[in-house]
Amino acid sequence: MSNIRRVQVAALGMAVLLGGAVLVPTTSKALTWGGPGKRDKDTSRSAATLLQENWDTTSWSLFEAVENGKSTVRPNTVDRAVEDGKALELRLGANPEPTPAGAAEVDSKKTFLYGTFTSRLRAADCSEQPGTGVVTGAFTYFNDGSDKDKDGLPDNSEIDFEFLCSQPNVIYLTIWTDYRASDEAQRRVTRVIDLEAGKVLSTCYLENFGDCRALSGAEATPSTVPAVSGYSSSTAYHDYSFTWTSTGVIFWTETDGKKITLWDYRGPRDRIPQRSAHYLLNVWHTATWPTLDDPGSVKSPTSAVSVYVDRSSVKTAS
Ligand SMILES: [Ca+2]
Ligand SMILES: [Ca+2]
Repeated sequence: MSNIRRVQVAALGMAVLLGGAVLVPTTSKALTWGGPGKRDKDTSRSAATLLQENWDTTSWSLFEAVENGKSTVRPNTVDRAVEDGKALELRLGANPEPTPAGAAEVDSKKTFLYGTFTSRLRAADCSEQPGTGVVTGAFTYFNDGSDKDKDGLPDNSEIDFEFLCSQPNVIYLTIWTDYRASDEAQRRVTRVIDLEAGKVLSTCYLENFGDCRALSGAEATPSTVPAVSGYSSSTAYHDYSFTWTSTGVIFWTETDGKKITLWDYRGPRDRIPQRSAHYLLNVWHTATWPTLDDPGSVKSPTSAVSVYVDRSSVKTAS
C-alpha cells in the first residue's frame, strides 16, 4: 500500500537512530469517512481558506484515517476536558510494531503549500509505563522521491511538532527540506525545548542523524523561551501551531490563553520546504529514539496509549 510506505518515512524528525531497518506492517487499512460533517468547514474566501475539523462527529471529510496493526482512530470520543466535549482518539495498541509503520494516524486528503497549521491536542501519556518509547506527531509531510530543486537529494517537505511520552516537558521542532532513505542523507533544521524549565536545549542544522551545526541569529530566534510551570504535553491539552511561508516557519503554543513563540525561524530559502504537503497527526512506537535524560526509554508500550485531539485546522492564503 503506497500510503503505508509513505507513512514509514514520515516523521523522520525523530528517527535519530532509526538505522536502515524498515519494517513492513503485517496488517493495515486506510479508512475514509465520507461526506462533510456538520461542523467541518471549508470556507473559501477571496483572501484566505480555513479548513477546520473539530473531531466531534464520525462524519468527517478533510482527513483520512490510517490504522496499522492494532491501532485505531476514533473521532467523536467523549472528553469533558475539551470545550465541545468531543475529541479524536489516536490509539496505539500494546506491543505495536516500531516506526511510523505501526502508527495510528490521520492524514489530510489535500496538500497545502504554506499556511498556518494548528492542532489542540494532548500527547501520549506513558506515566504508568516508565521508559516507554512513544512519539506523538503533528506535522506536514510530502516525499515522493523526486528532486525538483535539483540539489542532489530527494525533496522532503516536512515541518514537525513531536513529543516523546517519557519526557513530556520537552518539545521537538524540525523543518526538513531533503531526505534520502537509502543512506539517510538529509537537510533539516531543528530546535529542542524544555518548556517546563524555559530552556532552549539546542538549535541545529543537520545533514545526517547525530549531526549538529549550531544555528545563530535569525535562524535561532527567539534565543530564550519562558518557563511554563508544570508544563506537560501529556497531561493537558495545548494548542500547537506553526505558520509556514516561503521565507520562514514560526512555531508557537498557547497555554492558558497565552501565546508563546517557540521558534521564529528565518533562514536561507533552501532550508525551508517549498513543496506542498499533507497535514498529519500520529502516534507510534520508537525503539531507537530515547529521551535526552534516559537512553533506555525506548521500551515497547505494554498497554495501549492514546493521543487526543480536540480540533485541527489549516489556514491558507489562497
Ligand atoms: Ca532536493
Ligand atoms: Ca473537539
